[in-house]
Amino acid sequence: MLQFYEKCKKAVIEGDSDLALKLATEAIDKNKPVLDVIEKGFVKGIEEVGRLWEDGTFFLPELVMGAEAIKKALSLLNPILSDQQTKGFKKGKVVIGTVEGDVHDIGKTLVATMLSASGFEVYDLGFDVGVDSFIEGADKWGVNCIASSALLTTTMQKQRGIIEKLKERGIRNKYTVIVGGAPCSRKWADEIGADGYAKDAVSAVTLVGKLIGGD
Ligand code: B12
Repeated sequence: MLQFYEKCKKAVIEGDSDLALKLATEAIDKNKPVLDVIEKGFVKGIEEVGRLWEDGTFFLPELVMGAEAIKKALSLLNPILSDQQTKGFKKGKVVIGTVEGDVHDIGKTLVATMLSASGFEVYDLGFDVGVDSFIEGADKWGVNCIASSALLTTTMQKQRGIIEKLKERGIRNKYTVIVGGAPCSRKWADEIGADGYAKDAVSAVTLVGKLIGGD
């Protein structure tokens, strides 16, 4: 199995979308554990791409190709992931999105998938979502939780913006607000007055379960 994860990782590092898609298909056909294939294979690949980009080995085209490869694989694997999980009664409603000015949506989509697979009703606003849109969505769908993702140190300020706007409107207590994304931390969540932070999709499910799901 380790060798298979390595192949998935390599396909993303090499930006080979066709191979990524082929491996995702093979994982489904051979009934491999989808969450592990994603996290121990494809996600490890995009993390390595990020590292190689940071140290100057890769340039933007390689970063984009790596992202395209993992997105291709996830377009097949995410729906399967939802089906593999047990679906019970709806535990609560969550609106999620990547903040304004930020197009990174791979991790956010994974969190959204895992939450809905775990029984939450999830409204995914996509990426580059303005503060007002989060709040309008929360209001429209009557959610319990507002979840935002930010991958850039610049855009993470918008997570603070969501909380400030809720306070300004006098509705901060109406919603549980959680944050995530690579530059975020428990400390960041505390600093901006969020109710929670989780480092990955699996712990996001545990967190939301604790905060709104009655777990
Ligand atoms: C893929 C990628 C891209 C792709 C994004 C494609 C897409 N559709 O998402 C593309 C090529 C478009 C891109 C563009 C850019 N990128 Co980029 N990118 C990355 C990379 C390599 C991987 C991100 C990723 O998908 N990781 C995999 C997922 C699964 O992990 P994740 O996103 O962290 O999500 C997990 C957790 O964080 C958590 N989580 C995520 N969201 C949430 C939300 C909640 C509520 C919770 C609870 C948890 C949670 O759960 C997720 C699943 O486990 C990172 C490097 C890195 N290591 O993060 C750089 C990185 C984020 N990018 C970076 C930069 C600088 C850029 C650009 C500015 C580059 C440029 N010069 O144009 C642009 C910005 C464009 C913009 N305006 O947004 C920097 C940011 C530096 C910084 N300090 O701000 C990074 C860190 C690279 C680096 N090492 O320097 N990028």
